[in-house]
Amino acid sequence: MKITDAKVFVCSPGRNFVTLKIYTDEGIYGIGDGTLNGREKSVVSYLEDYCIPCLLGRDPFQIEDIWHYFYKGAYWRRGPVTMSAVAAIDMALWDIKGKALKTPVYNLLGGKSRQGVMVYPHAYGETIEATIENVQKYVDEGYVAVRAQSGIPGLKSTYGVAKGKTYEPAQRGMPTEYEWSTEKYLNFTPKLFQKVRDAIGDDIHLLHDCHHRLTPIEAGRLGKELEPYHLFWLEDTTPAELQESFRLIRKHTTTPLAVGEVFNTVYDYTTLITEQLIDYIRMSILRGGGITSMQKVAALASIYQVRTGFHGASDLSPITMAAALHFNLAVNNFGIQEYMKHPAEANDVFPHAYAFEKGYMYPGDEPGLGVDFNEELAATYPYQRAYLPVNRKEDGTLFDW
Ligand code: CS2
Ligand code: MG
Repeated sequence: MKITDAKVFVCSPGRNFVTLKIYTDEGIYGIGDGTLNGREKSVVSYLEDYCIPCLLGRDPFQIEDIWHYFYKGAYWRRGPVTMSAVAAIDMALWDIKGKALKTPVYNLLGGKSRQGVMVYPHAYGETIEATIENVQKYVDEGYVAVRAQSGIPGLKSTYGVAKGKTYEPAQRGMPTEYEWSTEKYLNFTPKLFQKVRDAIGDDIHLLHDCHHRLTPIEAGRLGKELEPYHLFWLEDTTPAELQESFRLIRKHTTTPLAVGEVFNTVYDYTTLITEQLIDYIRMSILRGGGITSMQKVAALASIYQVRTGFHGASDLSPITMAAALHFNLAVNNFGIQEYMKHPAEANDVFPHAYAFEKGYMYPGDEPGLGVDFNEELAATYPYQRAYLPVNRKEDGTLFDW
């Protein structure tokens, strides 16, 4: 089989997505997700101007060799643009292989290790009461794990709490500027989880995202104060470019830690995993260079009892969602999968086999990834540049969003 062509599609059904389609001489095609929220066009150029010319004529079954060709062969390594482009190629090649062998991708990854993939949604509210109501709504829908984020008294807005019905951080126009107070957040959050636990009891897994906003000692303080509410995890407590900062957090709390949705290679994790400074890997198949590289990251993690907890926000397309479900169904050290539903128009552009039932998801048994891309419909949703917000402290200091 030979790769005869490849095209990149940028569309905006509810939000911007970058989709790669690889065509072969046997009529089988594969699709991959290359979406990088707020920097989509950089990945488009990386694919169109540099990767696609080198893909033509190759055997799409040589997934491992092609992965290294685009990782080592570029000379310049790592980074979210590069690794999102490599991921798009990799996902499309696994899709082709599954279709050609007439089997779902999970079968190429070792087969089913479980019947379903436990997922968690985003519950939020402007107040503790509204947040509890939203958590309860998801529990009533059958979720067994729920993330909870709340408005903070004294702050006009905060991460993870939408003003409208859906939560979409990337906005058209110039970046929105938000205001932040760590002090107000730290004083408030333990109260939130005390009341959420009182309301829903001990059996539901609760998760929370700090979104990179604490120093290590602040993270240690929050983790310790949340211990009575036994969270499933505390996510992105501190910017983790400095992996060793987690040594300090670990000293102060037993609250499980998840990190890395902004990471893009295993090298971002080597200290964190080998010193067991974290419990879950947030790096997604889209950010981390595809299924081929995430197999190696998950294998390293399994030696140190670290589990997967892939990022699954709505700015990762249904293609990444499908790839994550195939991967999570097969990998032994699975933890949990984030599942932020996509807008209805996105589900129309990306018809898929995966489905939700009683807190778990299943990728379906269609050959390949079990997701498709409706080019004609996608063309009716043209791309419009959108930026993620920026964040400033109350004194105006530029801070982590
Ligand atoms: C968040 C994301 O889902 C999460 O855990 O951190 O919503 C993140 O803010 C967006 O994916 C950024 O594009
Ligand atoms: Mg997050």
